[in-house]
Amino acid sequence: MKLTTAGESHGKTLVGIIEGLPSNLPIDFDLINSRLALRQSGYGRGGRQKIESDKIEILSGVRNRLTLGSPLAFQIVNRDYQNWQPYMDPEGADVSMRRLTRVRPGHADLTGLLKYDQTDARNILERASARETAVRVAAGSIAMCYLKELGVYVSGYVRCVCGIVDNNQYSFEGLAEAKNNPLFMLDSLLERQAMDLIDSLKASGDTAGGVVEIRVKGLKAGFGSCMQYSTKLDALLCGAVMSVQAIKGVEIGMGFEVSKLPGSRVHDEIFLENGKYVRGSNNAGGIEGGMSNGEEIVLRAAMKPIPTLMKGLKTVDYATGQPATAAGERSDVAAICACEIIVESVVAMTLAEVISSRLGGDNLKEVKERYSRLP
Ligand code: EPS
Repeated sequence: MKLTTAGESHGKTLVGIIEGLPSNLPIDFDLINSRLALRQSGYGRGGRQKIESDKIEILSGVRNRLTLGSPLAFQIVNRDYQNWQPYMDPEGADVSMRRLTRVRPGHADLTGLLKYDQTDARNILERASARETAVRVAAGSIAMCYLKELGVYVSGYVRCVCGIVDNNQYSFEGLAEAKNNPLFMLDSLLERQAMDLIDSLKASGDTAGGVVEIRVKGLKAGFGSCMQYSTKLDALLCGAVMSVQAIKGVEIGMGFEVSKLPGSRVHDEIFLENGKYVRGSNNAGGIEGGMSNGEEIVLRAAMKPIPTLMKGLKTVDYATGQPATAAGERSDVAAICACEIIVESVVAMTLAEVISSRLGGDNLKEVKERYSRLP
């Protein structure tokens, strides 16, 4: 299974193509569209989300809500293109307008200008923009339809906003509640503090990042591999999550904490209960030796603050070489809820890829039979 994405932030449309889905997989349009709406939600989002109203339009690969086994192509139309067509139209655009040369620290602007031999960072940022993640959420939601058929579920919540950290432990079932809350946090007191902080950052033209925790329930043992570095499940998950715009750190299970404790307090002891191997704890986050071990997968990702700051950081104007204040027209103050939905989606897509590479299967019946035969 493989996803390819295309599309610019203010271009006509965003496009995704998924290859390798089995036939006869039910596609839950309500699930996909409700997750696209969740990606647009959350406290601290900016003006762009008032313009967009993301909906999936499937162009091929599905008939009467069931996959055909052919490439599944879809689009999510950019409503803002109506305002941007004069500057973005592939057949003729006024490129003297909407130029960006006061490159933003932390964005792709400067390095992209140099690498792609451009003089206008518009030609870089349009693709580097996190707008692309709408496609990944749609694809990840399709992957969730596949995982659901096998009894595998992905969920998560926001654990930290700009240093306000929730250190509580939650059951997998308890995580669903997060999506009803303004910042997808589960502790209402901490969430209130985080909202106040976002308000004050907004007032001062600043931005916030955070941490999301994603959990996977129901995945059987043995997905991924200890035989080749490139097929290790943790490597695949971390690589995929790192590919999400603004992610600067990923950890699995106890993560960086493992470096602070002796082995006796890190490794999960093994017991045989009613013929089934279980662990006394889950510090490994459900992955040992690059393979799922049957416990819940626990992954956390750290998002940096949005690099478009209304107050503008010091930079250099690429057009003149002179010191300048970085560009900033409109932006999100915090997009941590979007990040949570995106990382969930990317995890789901990666798991669907890993499962299909192990099990193969041209149709859903084959996939389910093969999965059910695993211990
Ligand atoms: C983004 C800048 C903003 C965000 C955008 C990501 O867009 P604009 O420049 O149009 O105001 O809103 O995110 C989305 C459009 C989205 O749908 O998530 C950036 O520079 O990365």
